[in-house]
Amino acid sequence: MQKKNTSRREFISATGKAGLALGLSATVLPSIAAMVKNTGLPSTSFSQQPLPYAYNALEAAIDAQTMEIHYTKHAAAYTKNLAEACTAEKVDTGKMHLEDVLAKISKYSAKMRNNGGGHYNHELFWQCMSPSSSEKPSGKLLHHIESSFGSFETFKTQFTDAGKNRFGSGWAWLVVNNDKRLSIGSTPNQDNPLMDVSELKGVPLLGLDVWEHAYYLRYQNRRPDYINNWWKVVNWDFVQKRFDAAM
Ligand code: MN3
Repeated sequence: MQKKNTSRREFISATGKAGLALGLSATVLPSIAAMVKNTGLPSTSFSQQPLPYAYNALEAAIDAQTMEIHYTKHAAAYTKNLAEACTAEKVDTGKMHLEDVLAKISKYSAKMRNNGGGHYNHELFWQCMSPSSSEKPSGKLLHHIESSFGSFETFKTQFTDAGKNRFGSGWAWLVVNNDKRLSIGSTPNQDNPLMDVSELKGVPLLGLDVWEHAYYLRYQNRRPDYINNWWKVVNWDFVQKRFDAAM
């Protein structure tokens, strides 16, 4: 009898934990997907969009050859492989949003994760840069950055460190969290903060590619020099628009 009661108690305890786990996944995960939807930001197309400037437009930070190879070879390959994964895993790209696939990426293959992230991250990355950068945000975004990180210079240092210290390949991010706070972090490989598998979660406002293919021709091993120059081409108008939508 004692044993039976214990078993029942263990059973109730186990189901309680399962219920808690289900409850957590039911509230935390969809809220990220919902948050992305609630921003009203346009969904990222499954196809590669034209580069919004010439290959040599960002010479202040990135040379033309790197831009051309990065866009036409690396990024184009992610888009092509994403299309293959969508066909194989029955993702209807005419009906589903890429953001919804990323929010449930643990349900899909490694190919979907690597290439869905790769495609999304690069589409965002191109827009995060401009040949006519203001080099500094203004208005509400600047105010939020200053109140979140102390100063714009401290923010830049923390973001630069996130990129510098990402071991191997990956991305540095500025995101808006679920609680509408700004946060800096990084993700490995082609993961991003929309993914349910990511430690860093939120709506990405600004993303920096720190894979060697993004900088090696000009900078070789000097990733910090690449990042320091990259600040000269950040499109703060674009980041501001995402911030306004996400807040
Ligand atoms: Mn890249």
